Amino acid sequence: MKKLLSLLLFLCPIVALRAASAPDRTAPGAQLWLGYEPLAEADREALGESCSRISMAGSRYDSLLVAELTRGIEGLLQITPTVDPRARSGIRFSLDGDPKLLGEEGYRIRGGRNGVRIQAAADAGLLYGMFDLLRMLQCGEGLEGLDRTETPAYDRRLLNHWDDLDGTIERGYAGRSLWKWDELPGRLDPRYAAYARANASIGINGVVLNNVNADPRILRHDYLVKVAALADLFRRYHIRVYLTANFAAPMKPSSTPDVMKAWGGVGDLDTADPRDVRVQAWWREKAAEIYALIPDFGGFLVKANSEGMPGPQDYGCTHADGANLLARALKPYGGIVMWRTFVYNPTIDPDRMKRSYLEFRPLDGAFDDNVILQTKNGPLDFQPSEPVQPLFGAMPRSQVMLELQITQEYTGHATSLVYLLPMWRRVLDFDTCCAGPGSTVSRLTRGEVYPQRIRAIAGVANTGSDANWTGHPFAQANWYAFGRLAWNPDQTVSRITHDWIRSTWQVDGEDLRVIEAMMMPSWECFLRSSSPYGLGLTLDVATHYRANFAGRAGREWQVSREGIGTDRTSHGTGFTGQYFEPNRSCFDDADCCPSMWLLSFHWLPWNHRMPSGRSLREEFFEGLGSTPSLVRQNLERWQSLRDRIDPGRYASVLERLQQEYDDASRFSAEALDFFGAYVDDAIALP
Ligand code: GCW
Repeated sequence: MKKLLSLLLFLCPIVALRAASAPDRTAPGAQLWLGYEPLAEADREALGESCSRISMAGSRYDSLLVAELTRGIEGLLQITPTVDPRARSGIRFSLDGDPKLLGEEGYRIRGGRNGVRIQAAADAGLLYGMFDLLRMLQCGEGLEGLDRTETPAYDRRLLNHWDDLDGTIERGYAGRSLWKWDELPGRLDPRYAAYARANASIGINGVVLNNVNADPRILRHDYLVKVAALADLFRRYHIRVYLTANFAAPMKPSSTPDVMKAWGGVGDLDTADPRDVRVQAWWREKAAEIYALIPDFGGFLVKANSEGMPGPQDYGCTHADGANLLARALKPYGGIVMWRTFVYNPTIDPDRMKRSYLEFRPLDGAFDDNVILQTKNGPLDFQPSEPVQPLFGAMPRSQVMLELQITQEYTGHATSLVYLLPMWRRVLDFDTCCAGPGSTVSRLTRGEVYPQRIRAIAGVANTGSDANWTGHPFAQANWYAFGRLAWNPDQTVSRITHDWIRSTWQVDGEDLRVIEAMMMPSWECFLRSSSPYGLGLTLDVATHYRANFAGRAGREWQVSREGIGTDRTSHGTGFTGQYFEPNRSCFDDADCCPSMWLLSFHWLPWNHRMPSGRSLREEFFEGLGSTPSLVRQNLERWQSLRDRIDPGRYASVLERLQQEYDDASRFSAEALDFFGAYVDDAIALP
């Protein structure tokens, strides 16, 4: 009787968890990659016995593990597993793994005739092992003979939300913010748990809740109480909360800089000068207040002296002075500061691509050990394609992390099917050569080239209040891929892609190939017209393209009857000089420079001979005109799946592909017309 009672008590939170996620289940796409549709009968039979019992290890995630496994096994195998602490077969969790090998989050998973064993050295490893097991079941991977050890490459795998306190999302294309500030802390929307669960399933362990263009009010006590409610919930899924901090937050509203007048500061000072002891005390007190409410608070993300945001330079101080001010306040509690390097002060250099490097490199070694420099993949912004930011590798005595953009600001919002993993793969694999060959961005940011205590990676989220979370059903793949890549940047693109397709669409074989064929070339197809040879053309797909081209021409690149591009070589702006050899010489040479970035580094005559033997002009115009037909191919591929995809998601993708086709046609027509005015049909190859 006593045992029965304790089992009931133990199961109570599980019931609550299951109920909390329930409202989302029916909307098309709401289940993301966690739909758990029944497997084929033969697989169900083969796996049934191994998954019929669960024995727990007594971790803080026990209730969550049982709830998720029960949900998964009920869906996939159509049986309800029993929880039996003494089970010698079935799915067994244990906490006796080697801590040196597995760390806090790693796990070993072994499968045999008696079932599966998931072993970890700390609680979180069990959580990740469990989701890995469910993924394997969903993807039809056999469990026999399985023996795999997994540890994450990055300790902090973060989503950055550009969510404002009024519920809007900067560069969000999937509805409103998930955070309902007016309801918190009293009411916890069921989607919070569903969101946390989805993140946990792909290994994301931190979220920055608010926009880098930071409203200081998030640091006010009433908001911190709301943040704490979210942190309490997310903690159940091993997710920590972080916030963005506005540098001028300590100031009183009447003293804040003009740019912040709409918000005001939240303190009572007339300065935010990092040298001022009152400012230092304000941040210390704020940190104490935050940690009293959220003991595992992750830290601050800061955008300073960038796009009008206040920062230490307003007081004649450096980025390092500013970052260290906040870092010292957080230090006693183990918090970190992610200080963004996205700055482009025009007084630094006429070439925007050079500015961030010129500002930050001289500060190498000046940052405290709990500061990490959060750096976008490219030196300009999140263009559809741009050279890798040369700061990677150039700051050996500082910690640097990569910021990717999952939300499709420049890659077609929620209308275009653009799968970003192939781009991210290239960025991570880019060899900076800073310490000889093999000094890739991936190895650098994991601290394998220069020592780095904090190992982190961030992606700007594409989630919102839309029932399917991301607007475009295929945009879910970018969220998924980011998480999987953050866990292990060495995983192959096809592995991650296949897993997503199988677990999201429940298809295999030829159908899987069709979806893969839609996704894999989508980024490069998009580039052919929107960023030919690294010449960024998209500003905002919803605006007038022609006006956009005209606005960029002469500012970001040159176009004339003679040629096109920007000379950033050592004879031009000198940007190539920011790279290590042999990249520097290669980018300087139009014949060596990767064609994807050719016009980012070079101005070339229209009759420049390309490796194909054809002229730049021929290839450029062919590319501009090619996207509509590629989108049409995707439309036809999708239509071929009509009977195998549920009607809700089928219709939603179809509608977006049709819209994408219309957009691409308009874009192509306007681009051909705009650039066509500059060229003469009679241009001949040299
Ligand atoms: O890409 C640009 C965006 C801004 C964004 C900024 C940044 C949040 O257009 O909307 O601001 O980058 O990354 O700070």
